[in-house]
Amino acid sequence: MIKILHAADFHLDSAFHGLTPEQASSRRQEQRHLVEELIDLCQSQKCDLILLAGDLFDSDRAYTDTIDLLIRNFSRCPVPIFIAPGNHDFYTPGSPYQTAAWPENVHIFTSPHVQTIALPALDCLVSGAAFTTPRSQSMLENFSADKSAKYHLMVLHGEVDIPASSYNPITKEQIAASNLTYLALGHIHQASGLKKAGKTYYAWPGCSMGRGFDETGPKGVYLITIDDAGPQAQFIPLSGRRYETLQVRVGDDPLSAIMAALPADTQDHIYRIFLTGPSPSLDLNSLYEVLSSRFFSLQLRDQTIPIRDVWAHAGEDNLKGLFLQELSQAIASDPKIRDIATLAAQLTLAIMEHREVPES
Ligand SMILES: [Mn+2]
Repeated sequence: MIKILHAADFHLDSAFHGLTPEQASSRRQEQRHLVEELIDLCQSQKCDLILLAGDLFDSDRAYTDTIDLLIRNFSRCPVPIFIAPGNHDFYTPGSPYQTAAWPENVHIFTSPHVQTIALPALDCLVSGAAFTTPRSQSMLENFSADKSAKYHLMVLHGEVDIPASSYNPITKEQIAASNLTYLALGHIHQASGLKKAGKTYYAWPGCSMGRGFDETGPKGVYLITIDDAGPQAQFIPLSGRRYETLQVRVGDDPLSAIMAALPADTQDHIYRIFLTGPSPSLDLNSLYEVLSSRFFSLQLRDQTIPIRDVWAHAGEDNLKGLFLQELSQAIASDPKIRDIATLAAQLTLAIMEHREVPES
């Protein structure tokens, strides 16, 4: 059996545009803590090796603080660590991959051509390749595992089944032909689940921490356990802040509706809540006042449809007025039709005034 910790897309030292310099610096510090968490996880899960599938850094430069922290944590890690530089942190002269004094257990792939390292103690081969510019052609083309070891792993930054991609486009046919035991990918920021092509299993774990509302939900790493039955993947969330979006139909009591929709653990996370459905006019500021302390950061978006007095124009000397007058007289003579007649009035007014037709 072999246990692998597979992570990708930490994007350490991101600029965090849109935040104040202090907030951005604090978010970068949070990213660095995830590296400590990764190594803690490797030890507690007794992993045999770590595969980092690119975009460890957000660019081909990094803060010295970050390099120091990586070296400190990689040094205390008792197992081999393989890094396949990605399109953001491509390997280039002057990049931290080339200049820093990495500990001996760290192997960084430096060429776009696949290279292979043997780990005889684990009966395992680890192959990989590097982006050396921000773009790359397919790295897996014509590769086939040589089967001289029980396990043959590969770590690459790239994307599957997007033939026109400039980021190491990989086909399922190439994966099947590779005959690898497990292909550890990175680049796509949403976790893939464990996939299979031919006899080869593959996956990408997604990014290690969301950086915007296009990267919502828990983020983490894969613990890959390979025994004679084949690989199993367990997604382990890391503790970084999450971005979450939520839709709440506000009804008559917006605050209660929002409170009822909230999960318990919102305190450390960044939420955007869309308020929907028919509603009297909302006071977003007072809702924000009451709610904001429950979140690291909160945004409220009013997407409600204003409730209006549909009968306000009844009796006016125009088509709308005459129509409403007819309907209200019909209700007066037969109160049982009130609900359906009111709905008819709402829908007809929406059409006449060229508004979106409200949900009924
Ligand atoms: Mn990438």
